Amino acid sequence: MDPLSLIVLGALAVIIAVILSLGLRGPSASAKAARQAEAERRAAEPVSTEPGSRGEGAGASGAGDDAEPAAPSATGEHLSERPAETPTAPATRLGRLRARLAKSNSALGRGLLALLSRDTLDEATWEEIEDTLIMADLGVDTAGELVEALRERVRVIGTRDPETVRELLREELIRVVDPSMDRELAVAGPDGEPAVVLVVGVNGSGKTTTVGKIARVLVAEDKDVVLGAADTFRAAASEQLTTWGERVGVETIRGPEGSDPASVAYAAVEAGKGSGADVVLIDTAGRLQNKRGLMDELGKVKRVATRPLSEGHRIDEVLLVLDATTGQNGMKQAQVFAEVVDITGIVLTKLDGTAKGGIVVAVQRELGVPVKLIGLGEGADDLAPFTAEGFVDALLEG
Ligand SMILES: Nc1nc2c(ncn2[C@@H]2O[C@H](COP(=O)(O)OP(=O)(O)O)[C@@H](O)[C@H]2O)c(=O)[nH]1
Ligand SMILES: [Mg+2]
Repeated sequence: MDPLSLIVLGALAVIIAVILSLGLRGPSASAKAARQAEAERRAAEPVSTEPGSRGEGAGASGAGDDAEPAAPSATGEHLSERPAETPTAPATRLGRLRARLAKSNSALGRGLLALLSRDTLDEATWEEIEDTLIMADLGVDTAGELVEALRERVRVIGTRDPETVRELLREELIRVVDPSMDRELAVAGPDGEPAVVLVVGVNGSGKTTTVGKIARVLVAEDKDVVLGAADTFRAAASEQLTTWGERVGVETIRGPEGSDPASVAYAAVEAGKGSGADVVLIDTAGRLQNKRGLMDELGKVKRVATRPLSEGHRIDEVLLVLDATTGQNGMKQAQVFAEVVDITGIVLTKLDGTAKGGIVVAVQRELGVPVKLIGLGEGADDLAPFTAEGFVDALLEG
């Protein structure tokens, strides 16, 4: 058979296969797929994140600091008629994420292992190892400590066997990441009340995306979730959150653009309590115009949000979302937030976009708060619980 007839035959086979598969899926399946694709496209749409795009003083409803929250002006969107997506089972998700993490951080792991397998581990090589760790954003002190400890152990054991040295490096890395920290999300409220999780961080760090991803994880665990769109700064922000909610069939409480974030948070908690939800996730705006303004806004959200709940039930979890690619800059922002509000956990996003996994250690040490979750992509299931062992193994797998 000549090449031309082969090509024609091949093309025919492909066309037949496509027709067959369309026929098998039927119209409803393809409609659902189209809706899903559209939802995905909308959720992935980049949003403008420049701070201060609203004139100061706009949204005056937030002015009175401890004013009673306005009657819930928020509008819940009930979308139960719409088919919601089912999140990937956690096991599958973790496997995929581990592979991605290993890939993104391979530079660090490979670099360290290559240095450690050199014929001579002289002064210069140890310095290179230390530099590699510093370049991975581990922090100068931590890098120094780690190299000191590793050097001592290699000397005592007196072995240069690559497997042994690799295991020593693994143990020392796990030690600095600190496996003893409690990384459970506080998503169990007291009897009959939802747990309230407040998500804070600068614009563009990935707060809204993270709230959406956490909602999916919770829904997959059979929890009832309500979202609060307390980033009322731009209408697009609540749109974006609502889209995430729709995808997993979760209600989003929102207010008009420029309305008081605290009253939206209040309305979300009230709705969550009313419907017997397990968790209320509150997304916030991250304007860093000045520390005072941020403190006032987040402080008020914190105080007002829990008013529908029983006496003494405070916000259960305050998650600081930090973009791992911002390095030292991100660390400074983290410090400002930590001064303004009591952070109980860190979500490190965009670890897929950097080989500098050491930031995990640096930020934990700086704030004294555990990294609880890591973001590894823009996809809906690209969020993983953080464990010291899992993270270090991913670093060294590359
Ligand atoms: N690569 C990557 N992108 C992310 C991750 N998390 C969020 N993003 C993207 O970062 C951008 C800002 O996210 P968004 O949630 O709107 O940030 P917010 O302003 O803090 O609410 C969006 O384009 C997200 O898709 C992540 O873990 N990896
Ligand atoms: Mg946002």
